[in-house]
Amino acid sequence: MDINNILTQLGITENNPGTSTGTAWFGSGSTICSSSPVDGKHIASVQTTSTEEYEKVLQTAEQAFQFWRNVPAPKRGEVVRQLGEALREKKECLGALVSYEMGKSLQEGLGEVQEMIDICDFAVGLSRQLYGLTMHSERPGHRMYEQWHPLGIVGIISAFNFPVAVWSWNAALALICGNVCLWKPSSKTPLCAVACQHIIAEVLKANNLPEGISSLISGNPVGNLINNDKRIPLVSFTGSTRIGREVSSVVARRFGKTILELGGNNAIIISKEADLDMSIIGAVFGAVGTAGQRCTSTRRLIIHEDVYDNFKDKLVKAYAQLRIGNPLDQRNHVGPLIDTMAVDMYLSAIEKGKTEGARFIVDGSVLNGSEHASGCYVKPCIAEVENHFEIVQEETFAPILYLIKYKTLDEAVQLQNAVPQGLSSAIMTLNMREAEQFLSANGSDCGIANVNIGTSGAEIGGAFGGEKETGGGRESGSDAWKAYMRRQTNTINYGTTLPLAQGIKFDF
Ligand code: UN1
Repeated sequence: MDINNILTQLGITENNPGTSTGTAWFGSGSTICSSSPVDGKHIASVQTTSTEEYEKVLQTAEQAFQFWRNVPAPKRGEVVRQLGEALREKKECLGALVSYEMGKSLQEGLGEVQEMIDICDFAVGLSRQLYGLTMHSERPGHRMYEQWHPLGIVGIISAFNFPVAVWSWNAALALICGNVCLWKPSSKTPLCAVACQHIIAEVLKANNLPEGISSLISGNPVGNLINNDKRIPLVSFTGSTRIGREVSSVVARRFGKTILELGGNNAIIISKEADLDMSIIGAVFGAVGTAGQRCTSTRRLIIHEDVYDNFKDKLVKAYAQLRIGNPLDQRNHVGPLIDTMAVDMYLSAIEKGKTEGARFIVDGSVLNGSEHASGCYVKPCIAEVENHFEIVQEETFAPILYLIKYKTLDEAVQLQNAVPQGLSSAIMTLNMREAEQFLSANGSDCGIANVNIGTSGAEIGGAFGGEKETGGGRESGSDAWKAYMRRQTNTINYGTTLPLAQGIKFDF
């Protein structure tokens, strides 16, 4: 793989402006240097957005909204269709950049771009289906219905672990709904964002659309301006529960809306009636895929006591076969963590686990040697724990898998739910009663509950998000689009009198 060729194809130079309203690019703030966790090498730098530039972007976006909200939704869909086409053309190089800048395997980098293409396709169809209901009025000669109108500027604050897809889940829907988008990407993956902005800017330009329909700003200080900015009616935030709590309260204080996609602490219940060979694939991919840095990563396995030892052996054998190294080499299963700070958090989680009584059956460690010179490669590890341990209750963004034993399904479900987070969950069982109980109102309390697949790798067609400390937001499929619009109830009187609702008499 020739990274320089990839960067050129994506419009990335040595020093990139990190602010854009479309074709206009600027950036005079401090510089973010992006280096790859794959080999530790400097890739390129991005100049952050100054406060004045932020103001300019906001004004351009506000003007663009006046125009874009009047473009018919199916025509907006046509623009998003072209974005999907442009992403198809760039899939290989954008997927490779994701892999190199973020560190996930090339397969997963390509998968992430595929999710972008999929959401564009979904949004195109949706652009003709922004349906409102009609209701029967209690008054004669009256008609009631509801309409969905765009909100305005949608602020998208995304995380490093899905450096391109999270933007697209939000942007594709927000755009067909008639909003304009303002994106503040993670400062750990700024180049992926610059690449996406180039791709969408070309599409918008080819359609002679005004500046400001899709804007990019860079740097955490200006990112924080979004939360307090009354001109941004919706903030979609993906990141930690700690920061999400802050975003949520700041935006709520000004009565703005939020979509929050925060931490997960996802478990798979392995029943004694599970297909164990199939379960191993779901569990191992869930735990080590993206080096355990998905919010849907499998962090806990709740295993029936009758199959516990057998499953544990299978896990240990599978972990022994994992190849850890350059994620662009397709023979490797596990790439690096995002940076050495993440490595420190992995190490301190292991230490904390040990002090609480965790028994490691596969030990963790930091890898060194020439192939692992960036210092970001860690060994996926497995520990036997109790669910109530503090470390088990927390989300550590690293490949640490916790094993917990259960006797009855009620107990397993109770354990699965007994964490502060509520994103994704799964049960492996061939027993229909168990599966249905898990999916019932007495079952999993998560936004996502699966049977015989793992916790990660959700498709875009369903609504994505979770409960409790995961924040309650929903993105992507189903009717998640409604969060990007405002509902208006309309009552029309086509009669010759003005009867009041509830039969109230008011004569004079
Ligand atoms: C995330 O980790 O922020 O379900 C999102 C999955 C992916 C999305 C993960 N489709 O694993």
